[in-house]
Amino acid sequence: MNNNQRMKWFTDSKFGLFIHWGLYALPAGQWLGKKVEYPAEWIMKNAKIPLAEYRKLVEQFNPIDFDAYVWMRKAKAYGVKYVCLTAKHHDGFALYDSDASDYSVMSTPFRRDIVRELAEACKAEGLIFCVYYSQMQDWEDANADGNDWDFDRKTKNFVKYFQTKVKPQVRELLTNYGDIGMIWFDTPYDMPKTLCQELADWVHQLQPDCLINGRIGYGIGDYRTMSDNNIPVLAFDEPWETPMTLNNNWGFSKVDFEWKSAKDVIRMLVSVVGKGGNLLLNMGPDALGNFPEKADEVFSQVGAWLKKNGESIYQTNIAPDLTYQTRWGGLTAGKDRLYLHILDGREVDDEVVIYDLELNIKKAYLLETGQVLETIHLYEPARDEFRLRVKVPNPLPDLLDTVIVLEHDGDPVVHSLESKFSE
Ligand code: JFZ
Repeated sequence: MNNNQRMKWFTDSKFGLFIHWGLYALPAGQWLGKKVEYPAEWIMKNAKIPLAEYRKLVEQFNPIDFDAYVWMRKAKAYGVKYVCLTAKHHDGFALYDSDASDYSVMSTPFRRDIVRELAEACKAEGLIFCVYYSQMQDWEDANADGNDWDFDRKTKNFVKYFQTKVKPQVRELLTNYGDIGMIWFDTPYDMPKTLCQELADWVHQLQPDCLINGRIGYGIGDYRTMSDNNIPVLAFDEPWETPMTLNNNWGFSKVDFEWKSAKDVIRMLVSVVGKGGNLLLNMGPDALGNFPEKADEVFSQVGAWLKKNGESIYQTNIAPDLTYQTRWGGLTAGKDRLYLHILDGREVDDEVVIYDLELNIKKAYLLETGQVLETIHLYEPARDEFRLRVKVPNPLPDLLDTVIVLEHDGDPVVHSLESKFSE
């Protein structure tokens, strides 16, 4: 398989589900009755909880409501194409049966291999299964990075941790659960390049088609991982992904109610795919194994919208940069098609106006219903300005995001601003 073929599922996907789940779902953002600085999955480090105390959560972890098939049926309905589960986050606790460490779900009353169940259900739903693995930080391991309240940094032997825990555990993940779409590494900090390369080689040797995200470090990964919650301003013509939270935490938090709305998510999805990237949006299930109600509601609304308007997201490439910001929403682009996403109806009245775009339109219509729309081209010679007006129904049929398709011939030509006054 050449590299484009390896990458294809990823660049076609556009939308993925991140799942942060682990022991931290039990304290859920609070320790000894007090709110701890977010994010909730960092509670052990942020509250400097002694390992001996945090470890007691192992005896409490019993998510009796967990049903991998329920989760993955939901994921399918959300419209995501891949799912990435925290197989081991920074706290060091593995959600799977590991010979390399008994700090895992198998030591809890639950005693079920969550990675196995999710891998199976994920594939049954036709989704790509991926795992997150914290390679550098492991707050349970004296030799790993991160825990300087239980362990003395000076006696740390990182290579020992790397050889005896990271590599064996990565081998387990890439051997025992069938095809893994990608392995998502994180917080490489100052990990030496030679070890990062050794880890990448290890992954390639175990599963050559498994992708590696950018946070393995040093540009060794298969694509760029953007900063959390950040969408680049300009298009980026290489595979990339923005990981994003739905509230202010990755792990489940009982004290975080600042959810993004479905419109917020669609706006970001449009912005991300218009710039050539993927959105990896997070879900933090609770300690019983349920998706928080509000998160489920928002994801479901996005999924229902995608069901009707998916063509404007999945089958797309980088969209042209217009001259002006689109106050009404955003633009995505398919083959010989532009999609206008009307996210803010207040800015359109009964027509959308696009300035300084020359487009040979064959047909304009509403994506959802096929209703044909009238278009008017104007050119004002004295101002050298093109205006393309597309008549839209008022009220708009979908207040979340009404999508208009402009089928066209040839490439769109954007007339960017030039100085006409400087001579
Ligand atoms: C990391 C983790 O520490 C966090 O718990 C979560 O798993 C998230 C997806 O990734 O946090 C980061 C890593 C990198 C940046 C910010 C937070 N960054 O580059 O801005």
